[in-house]
Amino acid sequence: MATIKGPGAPKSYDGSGLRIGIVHARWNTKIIDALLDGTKKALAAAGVKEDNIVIQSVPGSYELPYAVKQLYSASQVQSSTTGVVGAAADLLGSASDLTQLSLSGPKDTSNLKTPFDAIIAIGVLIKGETMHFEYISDAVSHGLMRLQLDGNIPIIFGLLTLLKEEQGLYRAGIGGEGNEGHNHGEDWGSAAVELGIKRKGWV
Ligand code: DLZ
Repeated sequence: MATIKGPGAPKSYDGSGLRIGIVHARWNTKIIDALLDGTKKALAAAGVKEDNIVIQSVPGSYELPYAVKQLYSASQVQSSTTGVVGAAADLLGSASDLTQLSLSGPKDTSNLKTPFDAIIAIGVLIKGETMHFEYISDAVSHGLMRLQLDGNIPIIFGLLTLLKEEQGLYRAGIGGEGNEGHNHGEDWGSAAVELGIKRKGWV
């Protein structure tokens, strides 16, 4: 019987104008790598340009909230700085007598970057023999939720909290025995595009 789980029939959104950040943990790399591939595949399918995707890694999932926060802050600073440079270039460009000065010249807006429209946090936590898993799962989930509500930026929850390694392989689309499973990274990429677009206008 077909499963009823999942985000429903995919609707296509045009991600060509979006800038997306990805922060992933490196623990449980085999599963992480497959999830990252799935995420990038969905972003590309929605038209997000490779140049507009920034990927950062951290050692483990516990580091995700801090890294997401720093990445988002850095993109805001970058956009306000390049915004000033861009505005200065506009002023110089519009003053025809200044265009001969070495300071002016052609406007180069190639470095103009906007803050991220969405950030995807990816981690794989596997339960061990201690309470470590419960503490990190809880802290990271709450940390990411707090960031998206306080920072007003969609943070896509790409954290797998697994009881067994095998569960992760299926959720990364690399399971075995005739059933490779479904790569959840693809859903996260699509969710980032949908939320990134909707964030620009809900009504
Ligand atoms: C230490 C640890 C353990 C035991 N397990 C995992 C895991 O399954 N998944 C994961 O992403 N990270 C794990 N870590 C590392 C912690 O998240 C963190 O990187 C360290 O405690 C350093 O802060």
